[in-house]
Amino acid sequence: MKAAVVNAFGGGFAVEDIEIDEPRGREVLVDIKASGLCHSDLHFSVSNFGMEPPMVLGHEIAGVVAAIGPDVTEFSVGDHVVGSLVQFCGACQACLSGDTVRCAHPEATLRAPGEPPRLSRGGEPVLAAMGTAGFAEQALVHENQLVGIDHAVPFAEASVLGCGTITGAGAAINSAGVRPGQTVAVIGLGGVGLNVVSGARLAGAARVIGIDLNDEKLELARAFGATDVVNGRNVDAVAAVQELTGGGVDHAFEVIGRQETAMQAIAMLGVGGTASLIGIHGADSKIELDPNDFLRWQKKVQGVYMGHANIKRDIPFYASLFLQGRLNLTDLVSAEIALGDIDEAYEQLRTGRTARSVITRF
Ligand code: PAD
Ligand code: ZN
Repeated sequence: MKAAVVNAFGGGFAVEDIEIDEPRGREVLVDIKASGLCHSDLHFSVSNFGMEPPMVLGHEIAGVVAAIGPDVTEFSVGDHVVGSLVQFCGACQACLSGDTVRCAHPEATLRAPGEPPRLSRGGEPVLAAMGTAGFAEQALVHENQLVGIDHAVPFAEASVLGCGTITGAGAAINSAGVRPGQTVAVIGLGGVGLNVVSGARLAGAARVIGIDLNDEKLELARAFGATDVVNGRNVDAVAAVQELTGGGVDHAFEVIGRQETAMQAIAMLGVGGTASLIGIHGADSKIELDPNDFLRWQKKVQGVYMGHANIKRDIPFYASLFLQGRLNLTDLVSAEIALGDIDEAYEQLRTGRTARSVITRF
């Protein structure tokens, strides 16, 4: 099958013919119909985050079940599914409490050492990164990482549910627990940040302030429910948010992964406000905290992993909101591209112009 392989950090994505094994145990063979280009895969392709080449990245997938392993109970051939990088065993204390993003044994979803690899090239293993390896014609995915989806949801929109939506909307709804009437600022309006805007609106926020450097993104944010927008290129974002809210927001979300914007998120909080950090930072990034700022002004800061999602609960929930016309997924899909266009699409993402490019031609 064709797959976009990362052969070296920073070397881009090369479309090659590689081999995929038969499904074993609880694995499902998925014909990929749509695969979103999250910014995280760009990070993972240029630096070592614990995954090493040769590897197939891609973790925002939607497709059709082509075959199932002998122990699969949840899916049948022909089902439409969405996949996620959240790996959980389903049996540890965290999983039993519903906190599947805190699973103690995520490796339970992968093949054991000594078993043949899921992906290979000329007899040598190729890493099926995150257990999804979605930049390919097919993927072998543990059934815990898959969720059945209504056939009415188009594949491109469905794919974004697997990361951008559960992370962004989940950050507002699950991690931050935004309440009706609260004020929210979102710094970075890409595929994930726009979903934070959606989540804040769904949670009933009175004001949702979108901040980006790109005017097109600010316009787009309004289509997701932003009530105010600020271009951080032209004005001091912290001062603008303080002025708009008369002192600062209840919740600020950083959705880029930069020291400067993470510190802005903390600085723009009002008394008792919470900063939620979502963007992935480079290894040398550090943020400075003033302890007195936290004492006197009772600020809080938290990291957000995958929107504290429970994918089996949250993905069907967001899909149903989309089908009811209450969640905008359509405007997230900036372009439908071919498997060979990944490098070019990531170059556009770096410039901040696109929300999500989604591979729909393999
Ligand atoms: P994206 O590239 O689509 O969006 C980033 C946005 O930030 C773009 O619209 C840029 O224009 C904007 N931007 C850049 N610099 C600034 C600045 N200084 N001020 C204001 N805006 C700016 O990325 P994405 O939405 O796919 O992902 C965002 C981050 O979230 C990225 O670091 C990704 O790796 C991370 C992520 N984290 C999790 C998690 O679980 N924590 C999950 C998924 C993605
Ligand atoms: Zn992602």
